[in-house]
Amino acid sequence: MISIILPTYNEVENIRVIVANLLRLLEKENIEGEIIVVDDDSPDGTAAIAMGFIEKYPVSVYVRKSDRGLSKAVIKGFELAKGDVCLVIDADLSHPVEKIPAMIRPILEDKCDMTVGSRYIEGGGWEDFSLVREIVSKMAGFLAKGITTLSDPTSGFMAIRKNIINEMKLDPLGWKIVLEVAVKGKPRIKEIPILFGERKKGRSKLGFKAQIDYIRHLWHLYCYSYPVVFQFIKFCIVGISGLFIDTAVLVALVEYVSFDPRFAAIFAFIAAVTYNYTFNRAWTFEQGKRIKIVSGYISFVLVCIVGLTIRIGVMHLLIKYAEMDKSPLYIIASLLGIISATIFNFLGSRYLVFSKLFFK
Ligand SMILES: Nc1nc2c(ncn2[C@@H]2O[C@H](COP(=O)(O)OP(=O)(O)O)[C@@H](O)[C@H]2O)c(=O)[nH]1
Ligand SMILES: [Mg+2]
Repeated sequence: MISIILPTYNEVENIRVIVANLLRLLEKENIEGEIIVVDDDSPDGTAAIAMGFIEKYPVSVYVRKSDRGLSKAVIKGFELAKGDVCLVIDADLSHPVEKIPAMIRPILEDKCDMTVGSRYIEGGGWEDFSLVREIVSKMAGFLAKGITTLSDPTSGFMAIRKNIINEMKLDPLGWKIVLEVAVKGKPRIKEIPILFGERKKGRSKLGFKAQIDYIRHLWHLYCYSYPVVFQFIKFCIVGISGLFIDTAVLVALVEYVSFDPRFAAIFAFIAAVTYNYTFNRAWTFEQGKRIKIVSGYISFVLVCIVGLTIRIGVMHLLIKYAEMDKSPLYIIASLLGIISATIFNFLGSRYLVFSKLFFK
C-alpha cells in the first residue's frame, strides 16, 4: 500500500482539486493507497474541506494545532502512514500527480529506497519561467552540494520506503524534508524528472523565515556529515570570541583597577577559559550538556594550561633553533604556537574533557 502525505496550510482553493486528482490517479493506475492530509489548523478552513472526503474515500485528515511547520507536518504524516511506501506531494498542484507511478515503481521493484522529483535532470524543468524562484532554488541546491549529490535537494516531491523512515531520528527543523532524509538515512536514491508548475491559487509560504530555517538546517546537516571538521570550526569560533573576553577583562582590570598587566592576565585567562568552557559545553560538542559541570571544567582548565605551555614551548623552539627572534618572525613563531595549542586544546577537549569520562 502507498501512503500519500499531503501537507497543507491555507490551501482552501487547491485542496479539493488535488485530493480529487490523487483519487482519480489511484483508481486509474489501480494503486492501493491512502491519502493523509496533515493540516496545520489553517485559518481558511482547508481541513474542513478535506474532511468532506473521509467517509467515501481512503482519505484521513490530521489537524496539528500548534507549532506550525512543513517538516513537522510531513513527519507526522510518516508516523500516521500505514503503507510500505510514503509519498509526499505539495497540495498546490505544483507537482505532476501523473508522475506518481514513476515515483513509486523503482522503490517497489527494489531498484532504490527513495525517489525525488527533480527539475534539474534531463526531462525536468519549470513550466512557467520565474527567474527569481529559479535563482533561489539553484542557490539553495548549490549550498547543499557538500552533503548531497541530489540535483534538486529542495524539491518537495518524494517517495520513500517506510522502514527507512522508521529507523531514523528526523529533525523537524528544516523546510523541506528531502535533504534531511537523504543525508541522515543514506537511502539509495533515484531522481525522477518532473515539470514543476507555479501555483495558480493561494500564496507560497516560502517566506524569509523559511529561508533562514533552510540555512540553519544546512548548518546542522553539514555538522552531522562532517562532525570533526565542524566541531573544530565551532571550537575556533568560540576560541576567537574568547580572545575578546580575555582582552576586555585585561583592559578593564588594568585601566579601572590599576592591576599590573601580568597579574591582570591571570584573571583574563580564567575569564576566557570559563567562557570557552561554557560555550563549548553548550554548543561545540553535541554531548557537552551531559558532562558533569565541575569535573569537566577542571579538566578543561588543565587542558588549556597544557595548551598554553605548548604555545610557549613551540615559540621557544622556533626562536632558539630557527632563529625566529627578530620582528616580524617572532610573531609568526607565536602564531605557530597558537595553532599548535589550538589543535592540542581541541583534541584534548574532544577526546578527554567532552568524552564519556565525565558524563553525569
Ligand atoms: N502542514 C503544513 N503545510 C505547509 C506549511 N507550509 C507549507 N505547507 C504546504 O507545503 C506545500 C508547499 O508549500 P508552498 O507554500 O507551496 O512552498 P513553495 O512551493 O516552496 O513555495 C503546500 O502544500 C503547502 O500548503 C506548514 O507550515 N504546515
Ligand atoms: Mg508551492
